[in-house]
Parts: sequence; structure tokens; C-alpha cells
Amino acid sequence: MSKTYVAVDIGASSGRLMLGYSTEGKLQLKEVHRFKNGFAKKEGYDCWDIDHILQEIFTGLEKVKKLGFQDVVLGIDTCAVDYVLVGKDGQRLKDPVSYRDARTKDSIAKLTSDLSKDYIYEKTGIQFLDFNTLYQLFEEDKDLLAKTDKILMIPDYIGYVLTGKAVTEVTNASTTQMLSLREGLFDQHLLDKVNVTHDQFPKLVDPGTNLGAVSDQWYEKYDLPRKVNVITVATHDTASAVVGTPATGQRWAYLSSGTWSLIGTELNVPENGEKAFKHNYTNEWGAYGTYRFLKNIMGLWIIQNVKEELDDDYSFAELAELASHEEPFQQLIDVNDDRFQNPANMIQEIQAYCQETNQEIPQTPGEIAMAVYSNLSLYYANELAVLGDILGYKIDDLNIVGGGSNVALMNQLTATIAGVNVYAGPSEATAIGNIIVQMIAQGDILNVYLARRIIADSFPIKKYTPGQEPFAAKLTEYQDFLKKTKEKTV
Ligand code: LFR
Repeated sequence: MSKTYVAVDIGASSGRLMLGYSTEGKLQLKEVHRFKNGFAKKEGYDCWDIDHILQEIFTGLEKVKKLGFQDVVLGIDTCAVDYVLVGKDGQRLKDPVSYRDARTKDSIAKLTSDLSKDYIYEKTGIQFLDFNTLYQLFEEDKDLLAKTDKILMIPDYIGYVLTGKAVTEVTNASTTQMLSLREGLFDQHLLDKVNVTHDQFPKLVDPGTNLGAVSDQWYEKYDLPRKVNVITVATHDTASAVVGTPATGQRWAYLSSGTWSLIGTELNVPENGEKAFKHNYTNEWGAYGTYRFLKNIMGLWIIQNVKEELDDDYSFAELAELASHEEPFQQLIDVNDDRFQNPANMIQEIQAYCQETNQEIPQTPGEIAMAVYSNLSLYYANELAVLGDILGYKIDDLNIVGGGSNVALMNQLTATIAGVNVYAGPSEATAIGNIIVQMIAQGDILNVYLARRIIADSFPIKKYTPGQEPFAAKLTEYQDFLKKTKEKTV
């Protein structure tokens, strides 16, 4: 048996600790602790409750010890872009604001009024999302920034609290939209623009860097395994998910399907030419010198909200089952419209959208779920076409990983509409990728290519084929619809 690894994976709606190890060449995964995560209003802003997250991590580690594991390696990943400001005394200056907060709604336009979008994209190759760290820092309290000793991305902050060591891990740092693609450093112009300095960011490190042991002070408060060694993994959850994607062949794309849907491919050389800029594709840094060339799509966030608004009367599986009795593609919806980012009520927002666009209004839970699944599939198919166009070849295979890979209905719709083979699974790709980077760092696995073969052998992966009649006409109709609605809003 290999060493025992712990993936701390904090998503937008839940966090968990997963144990991982390999026996007889297969990777085994076991959930030890799961907790709810989310943001709540604090002093007028939607903030993450970071103390709660830390508390739950310690609770999870206590469970690891109770299971009999005394010597573990641990890696942390979370969603991207959000940060913690730390003062000279090592204390947090305030709770981190969530990227879903509205404070940066108009910030792209404000910041780019005298620093062009072309400059920023040429420098960073990162997509324009109003919640990127760049715009968040632009809106940050200037007095607090002046008092800030360290700006730490959330997983780096958790690592800092656990071990006392501060680093800036690159996969997550690239999502700030402040790292220079070519120079591999924060860009001075962009730093100046948001009143921060190079030395406020601790040293940039690659995934696989050893951070060290959990500090003694935590042993006074918690009953932790005797040895917990923290490794800086691909700390951006999407970067971990891509490491955990068991893709083979040449012309593959991935869809990391969770709260967000991240669709794209892995490149060895960044692509920040005109077409990529026009379509707002990103070159987030991946593990082992790769680039995650992808696009953010609103994703299961929509269905998560719908589920909550239905008072959690239905599980995700039940919603998908209800949806499967409805006709697909009854409405065309731009699921990536900003209005779905944080609406007061998701169901009403979907219904209002359909009403405004003179379409049938979905009413029942099944109709609403089908409208969401159909349109997510359409959006995926549309982006696969765009991706193929930018890269100059047709994508043959789509690997869907993450929780969304369990939604058979959506996998099949996507294969059908996009005319690609869909390989669904593993649903735990993020935790797996987190653990793989630890295993490679510890010498338990040689490299990521072998790791992907091991993943493919260890977890069930289901294939969906397009069938005889891909709904090509539906995709064209959807593309026309998107074009028209986007023209209207420009
Ligand atoms: C997915 C994800 C995306 C990022 C978004 C915000 O969980 O990390 O990659 O764009 O959340 O951080």
C-alpha cells in the first residue's frame, strides 16, 4: 500500500476531506468528512466563513486519526480568485469576500478605461470575468491594502494557517489575471493599477511543493494524526480536476462539471491570439507546465439554486429523473447570461427570461430541470465548436468529470448535440487530481501520464455516443439565438 493522502477539497457549496491511497496499482478513495460551505452577508458583502472552513478541516483531520491513520500527507484545493488579506502580525484583516459578491459588477469597464483589454489579455491570456482578483483588488479598501503584509489566495491562506508557511501557488495565482504569461511573474502595470506590490504576494511556487508539517499549536487544540505533512497541490480546484481527468488520445476536451462548468482542453503552449480573445477563452496555468485553455459556463449552480428553492424536496437524481420525462430543447436560454450569476430567485429568473424572449415558461420541477439541462448541453456543444474553431481541429472526445458526470441525461444530450463521444467520470476528479499531485511529489507515481492511466483503471467511466442523428439543426438554431441575444445586450 502507498502512503495515505488526504485531499481537502473546498467547493462553493460543500467541502470535504477525502482519503486516498493505492493498493495493487489501483487508486482508492474514501470520504471521511463532508460539510456545507457557502457565503453569507457580512458588513454588506457576501463573504466566505473561513473560520468555519478551518474548523471543519480540523474536525475532518480528527476523524482521519480516529480511523487509525497517524501519518498522512495533505493537499488543499478550493475555487479560484478569492483571497485573504493578512496583516504584519499574521492575522487576517477581514473575511474574504466571495467572487459572487456584486462589488465588481462594473469593474472591468472601470479598470479598462485607461488600461486596454488587449494589453491585459496579451499579458495574461486570462478571460475577462468581473470577479477576477484583479477587479476585486481594484475595489478593495485602500487603507486595508496599505496595511496588508500578505495577499494570500484562499488555499494558500489555509496552508499558511496550518503550517505557518506562506506561498503563492501558480495554478490559482494565474486566475488573478495578474500573472504575466511570458515572464511568469506578476505584471508590474497590473499590480500598480490595483495598488499592490510584488512583495505582498509570497513566493510563486509550482504544484508539488512541500509546505511542511502542521504547526504544534494546532495539536494543543485538536486531536490530530501524529504527522500531517502539507503539500501545495494544484490548489485551484479546476486545475486539480484536469489532472484527475483520465483522457487519452489527441483531440480531447474536458468538462469539469460542478458548480461551474469548465470546458476546454490542456495545452502545452498558451493560445492568446485574436480568436481566443474574441471568444474570451482563458489560459489558466495547469500543473506540470500546462495551460488550461477553457471557458467558464454557469454550470450546475443553476440547478443547485433551483433545488434549494424547491425546499430541497428533490435530490439531484430525482430532479434529473423528473426532467427525463420532459421533452428536451423546449426553450433556448443563454445559461451564461450574467443574470444567472447570483439572482434573488433562480426559478423566477429562468421564467422571466423565457417570458421576455417569448418562449414557453417552464413550470413544474421536471420542466425547469429539463430546460436547464437542455440548455447547458447546448452551451457545451456550442463551446466545443468554438474551441475546435480556435484550435483548428474538431474535438472528438469529451471527458466529463465532477459531480455533473453523474447526470446521465445531460451526458447523452451533450453527446447527441455536439456529435462527440462523451466519457463520463470520475465524479471525484478534483480530489483525485489533488491526491495525484501529492503522490507524484512523494514518488508514489512517476508522472501525470501514468497517473491518468491509473485513474482510468481505478474508477468507472461510462461512454455515451452521439447516435445516428445528432441534433445539428438544434445547435445551429441555438447558435443563432445566442448571437442575436448577445448583439442585443452589447
Ligand atoms: C470552479 C472554479 C472556476 C472558477 C470559479 C470561481 O470551482 O474554481 O474554475 O472560475 O470556480 O473561483
